[in-house]
Parts: sequence; structure tokens; C-alpha cells
Amino acid sequence: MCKFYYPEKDAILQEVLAAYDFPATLLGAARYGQGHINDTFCVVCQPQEGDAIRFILQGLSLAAFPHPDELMANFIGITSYLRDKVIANGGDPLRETLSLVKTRDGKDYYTDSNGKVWRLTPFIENTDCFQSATPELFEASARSFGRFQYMLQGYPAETLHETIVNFHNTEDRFAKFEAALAADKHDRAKDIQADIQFVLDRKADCSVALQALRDGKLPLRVTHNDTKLNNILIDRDSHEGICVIDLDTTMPGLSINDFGDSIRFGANHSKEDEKDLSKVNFDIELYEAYTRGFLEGAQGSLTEGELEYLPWGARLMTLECGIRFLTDYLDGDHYFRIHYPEQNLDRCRTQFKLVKDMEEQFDAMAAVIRKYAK
Ligand code: ADP
Ligand code: GN1
Ligand code: MG
Repeated sequence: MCKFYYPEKDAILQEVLAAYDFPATLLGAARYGQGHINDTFCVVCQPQEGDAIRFILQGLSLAAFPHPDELMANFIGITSYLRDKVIANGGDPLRETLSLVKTRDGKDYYTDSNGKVWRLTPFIENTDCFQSATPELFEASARSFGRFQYMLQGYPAETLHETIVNFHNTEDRFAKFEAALAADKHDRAKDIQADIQFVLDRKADCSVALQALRDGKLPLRVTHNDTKLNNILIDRDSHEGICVIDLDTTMPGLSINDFGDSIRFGANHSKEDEKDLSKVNFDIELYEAYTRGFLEGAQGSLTEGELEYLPWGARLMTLECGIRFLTDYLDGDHYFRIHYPEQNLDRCRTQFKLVKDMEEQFDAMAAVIRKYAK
């Protein structure tokens, strides 16, 4: 009998695990990682001899992804494409991109009795996943995200489904914030006036990248759209990024957003939900390290316009993420997983502190890009 460490999900986990034919005795499944969206478990099997074999089992959030079948079609298309590229470059496709384990009846994923979609991937061993980084590590992650975008340059973008409509449409994020504020379902607005005002004061900023896209200054590319440091696995031996994970939002987007989202999460020394804002400071040295790595990984593929707007990418991804946390807080915390009641508010405040820092250092941020752009 398999032992589970997540009792309230036992029944559904039993059902999902029974859909797969594991290569050895199933020892258990435990919650894993620090993602805010999907239900992620590490599944452990023990062969009669040798090391345990691990898998990552993920239940896709229906709140975030209303069309999981389309999402999985994207996942299969992208990972197959990357697999061919990795093989052509002499790499190891089982470590350098994600792959799926098929269900007993030969399907790529399992839909449980509640309609939730689950996928199983081999655990990529001998890697680490970090929540914060040294400059060297951050630069390595940047090379990988830059290269990810570079490798997907030839991918037929028109075949990708939009897994979350208007995902990085910052104008739409602002509008959704206004709607949540008007509804104020949980009567929370009265206590957070300064946070609300911070957003209202930046309405014009929400249009900067979209206007540049409309003006033809920025191209649409196939981008990852969720380039947090913990969405990359770092090889324990080489200390290089070995595999970009969390491909659920890979779809047409802006390269400046991939750059920007990494900066938002990684160019500081605090937790995303740090309560003591004196500890939350944008670190321009980490920003510089990331810039170096990202431009190296992108291999000269970024246009003049993209280079010019990279600092805006950082500022806007941070503002947008803060707006999203605040919107979810006003809505009653249905989207981002929370571990205590005011966590989305804490998360929003760290983002706004970082935005403020970036606004103050904006010229220096642009100078760093000029230093490395050839
Ligand atoms: P979420 O969308 O919830 O962020 P992720 O796909 O990012 O879900 O997975 C959550 C965490 O699980 C990652 O940050 C990473 O630590 C771990 N993880 C996911 N896939 C793998 C894998 N194939 N091998 C090793 N670790 C993985
Ligand atoms: C979510 O899934 P995860 O934890 O890697 C979110 C991102 C946010 C991030 C904030 C699909 O990322 O957009 O920037 O939280 N992913 C989705 O930490 O909404
Ligand atoms: Mg993730």
C-alpha cells in the first residue's frame, strides 16, 4: 500500500496514480516545490535494487487554466520541438527539456473524476531549483532563459493556444484591478488605500509596452512568460541552467517580459512575501548579471527596440505582478495559492517597493543595457 503525505488529497491521488504503470514499487507522493499555481507532487518508486526513481506529478489549476487540453497540446508541441533541437546540438533530451510519461492507456495526461488534468514527468535528477540567487547563478539562469527564447525563434507561433488570455496585457490587468476594487467583495479596500493609490497613479505606465507593440517597436515572439528563478533547474555539476520548466504559459509574447519577470523575482534579496519592506531592495548588480546572461543566451537576436525597452520590461512585470496579487486579495484569494490570510497583500507590497526602486534607478538600468548590447 502506497503511503501518502497529503491526506486530504488521498482519494484523488490514488485515482491518478492508478492511471499510471510505475516501473517499481510506489513508496509515496508528497507535495513538492514552491509554485503558486499547480498542485505539484513528487512521486517516489523503489526498485528492488538501486536508487529510488522519482517523478513529478502535477494537477493543473483549473482556476488559472480554463482549457487544459489546449495547454497540454502546447506542452507537447514545445517539448517535442525542443527535444529535436537538443538532439541536434548533441545534448541530452531527457535532461534538457521536459517529457511526459504516458498513462496505462497510452494517453499523454490523465483527467480525473473532477475534470482536473494531471501530467507525469520524470524528475530531472542532480539538479537544484532556487528561490534566490548569487550573481553567478542568476547569470546562468539568464543564459538559459535567453537561449530558450532563441531556440524557439522558428517555432510556428500560430499553432500555440493562448492558455491564459491577456496574460501579460498590463492594460487589461489594470482594468481587472479596477473591477475588483469596484466590487470590493470582501470589504478590504478601506484598509489598503495606499496600495490602491500606488496602482491608480501608474495607469499610464500600464500602456507603455503595449503601445510600443502597437507602434511596431516591439515584435511578438514565442516567449515563456513566467521566468521566475524557480522555473529553471540548475545542474549540480556544471551550475548551468539545464532545463527550463513550467511551460504552461509559453505562447506569443514580448521578450522584454521574460527579461522583466526574472528581474522582478530574482534581482533582490528578499522573499516575495517579505513583510519587512526595509529588506526589499532592487539590486542593480544582480540586474547587471542577469542582463549579461540574457543577452548572451539570446545570441544577438533582440532588436534595437527590444534592447531599449528591457528596463521597462522589468518595471512593468513587477508592477503587473503587484497588481495581480492585489486584485486577487480584493477578490478573496482564488488564483494564487496562499498559506496565510494576508499573503497576497504582502506579496503585492514587495512588488510595489521594487517598482519604486526601479523608478528611482531607471537611468542606471538603461545604462547597464547599453553597456552589454552590441
Ligand atoms: P507551478 O506552475 O505551480 O509553479 P512548476 O511546474 O513550476 O509548477 O513546478 C513546481 C516546482 O516543482 C518547480 O519549481 C520545481 O522545483 C519542481 N519541478 C517541476 N518539474 C520538475 C522536474 N521535471 N524535475 C524536477 N523538479 C521539478
Ligand atoms: C505564478 O506558477 P508560478 O508559481 O511559477 C504565476 C506567475 C506569477 C508568479 C508570481 C500561471 O508563477 O504569472 O508571476 O506566480 N503563474 C501563472 O510569483 O499565473
Ligand atoms: Mg513554477
